[in-house]
Amino acid sequence: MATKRFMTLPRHIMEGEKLHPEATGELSAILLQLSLAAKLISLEVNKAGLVEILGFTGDENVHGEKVKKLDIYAHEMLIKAMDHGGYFCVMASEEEEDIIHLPPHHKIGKYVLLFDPLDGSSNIDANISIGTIFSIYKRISPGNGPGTLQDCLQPGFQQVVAGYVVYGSSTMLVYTSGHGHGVHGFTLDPAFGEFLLSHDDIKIPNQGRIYSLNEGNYFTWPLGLKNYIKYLQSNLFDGKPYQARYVGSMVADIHRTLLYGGIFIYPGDKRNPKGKLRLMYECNPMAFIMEEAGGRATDGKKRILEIQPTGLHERTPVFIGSMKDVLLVEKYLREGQDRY
Ligand code: AHM
Ligand code: MG
Repeated sequence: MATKRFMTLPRHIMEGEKLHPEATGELSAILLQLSLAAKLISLEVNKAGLVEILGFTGDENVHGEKVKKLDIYAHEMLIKAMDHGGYFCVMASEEEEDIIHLPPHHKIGKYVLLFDPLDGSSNIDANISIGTIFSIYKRISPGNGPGTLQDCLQPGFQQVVAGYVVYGSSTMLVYTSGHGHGVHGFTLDPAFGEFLLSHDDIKIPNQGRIYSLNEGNYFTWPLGLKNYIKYLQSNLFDGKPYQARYVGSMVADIHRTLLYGGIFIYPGDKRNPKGKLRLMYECNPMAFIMEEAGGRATDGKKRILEIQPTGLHERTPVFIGSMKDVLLVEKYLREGQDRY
């Protein structure tokens, strides 16, 4: 690629496309359209403290949780931005129980879009980073008609693109198309509204000093996990104690893990053996990104990307981050033999 200075997202995508003469340009168009939705959501998130949009709507989402207006805004914005390009045959959102069909008068395409419109939204009132997560697959159902639930329930290794947008001290879009193409991060310049390449070909360190999980749940953890955390707390990394960092907003915690190394964990526990985080909207896209960056993502026993999903909103425990750290927690979990 030519010089990275002033490398906007559109230019980066176009230059990447030139390397693949077989590319139809559809994925590039999808990414650009997603980045437009991200800019609009970012604007709204930045306004959150100023306008009356804050506060519960009183509705509950399919998981029985209170929904804030910004979640709905982000959900609707993504659908509006993505449903008319003729790229998708079906979509699904963490905020909607069933698959989302394209409006009848729109062209139907060969891709499938899954997204969590605004993850970590319980943090909005405290001005803490939140994010959008997206995941794209190719349709597997035959024909050119509307897509089906089966198109959405593909194992994560079938993803063709995955990414997230973090609305933090600045807004960043990070994505990968897998297969050695690398993980790339773009920072939104608010002055002229363009994403600029700021983190080219991100690689996660092989081992890190930071562990990230909700220690409030300690007494319900599996024994192996308790022992692993005890090991970290009583040992040094590079001569210094390990550090605990937990935002409680997955996109922010994963973003830090990707850049600095270490491990992010949302385990299954006594109360919730499958944990909290959703396979299709949260764990699969993050696992696709993490593996592409040289890291590892498992449910404690097997690769997240190899889990055959059975439901749109299913949850999975997740251990994700630097290769060595994830391998080590897996060893502790094996030794703990599913005991509590
Ligand atoms: P959400 O999809 O309802 O926003 O919940 C997901 C969030 C993640 O961003 C975060 O990692 C996790 O919930 C934190 O959960 P907890 O408060 O149990 O630690
Ligand atoms: Mg979420």
